[in-house]
Amino acid sequence: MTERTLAIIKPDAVARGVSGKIIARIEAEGFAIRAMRRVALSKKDAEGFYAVHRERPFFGSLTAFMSSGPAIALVLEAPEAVKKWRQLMGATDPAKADPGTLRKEFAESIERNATHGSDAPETAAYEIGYFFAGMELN
Ligand code: 3AN
Repeated sequence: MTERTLAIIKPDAVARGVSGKIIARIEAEGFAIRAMRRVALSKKDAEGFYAVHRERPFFGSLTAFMSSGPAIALVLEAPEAVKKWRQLMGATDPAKADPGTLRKEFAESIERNATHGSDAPETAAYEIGYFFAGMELN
């Protein structure tokens, strides 16, 4: 069944000028890009997006990083898009990411790890709504 997920090309990858390479991989792997926008998150925006991680020790640093520069938010569509995109991203920690994954190739560290992906279809629905209005997804 076709599914949607939210992807973010994070500020580290945008700053290094590899967002085009990441988008090329997204297309080559067969995702349809249903929406895409450059976003400059404020600290508050990042805190809202990562609210589930509020109690984690890295929350302050993560939200500072995510608001440190422009990012690119995308809605990706494919059969089992959530799982498929997480597989393409690879493990959170690039040191543990499999060869051929985006984080293996582009991530600098566990925090500056190039991409984000929703972790479940319900999370995807919330996260897509955080960035995109229904009209942009037609
Ligand atoms: P994923 O992005 O693989 O779903 P999560 O949801 O556990 O991973 O973490 C959200 C984000 O928080 C990660 N993408 C990463 O930027 C950051 N993060 C996760 N674990 C750590 C950590 N131990 N130290 C610093 N940042 C972390």
